[in-house]
Amino acid sequence: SPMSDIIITPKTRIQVKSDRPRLHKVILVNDDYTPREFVVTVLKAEFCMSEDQAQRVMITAHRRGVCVVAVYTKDVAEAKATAATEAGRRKGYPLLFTTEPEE
Ligand code: TYC
Repeated sequence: SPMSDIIITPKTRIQVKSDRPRLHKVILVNDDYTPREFVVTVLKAEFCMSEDQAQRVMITAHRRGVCVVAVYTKDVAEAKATAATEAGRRKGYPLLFTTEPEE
């Protein structure tokens, strides 16, 4: 009936500042088979790390099970994790890199 008709007007959300893209972590996962020095080689090649940085990340994953390698936009994080995991796969190692959103 005309008396009970309710008209809902959708609000347009005004974006003032441009939202910065949500960042995603690349995570190195420990395993029992991949040689330590190979993990370090992959970290240096795929994530532009120094020998010292790569050693620290590798040993942290080795001791704790996982270590955050770096943060990127979703697309870049997923591409880097895939490339690094495939580098291990090509040598027959179960080396694994995963991604997860930050916060
Ligand atoms: N745990 C492996 C070894 O003892 C080395 C290793 C470290 C593998 C970190 C994976 O993410 C990793 N050979």
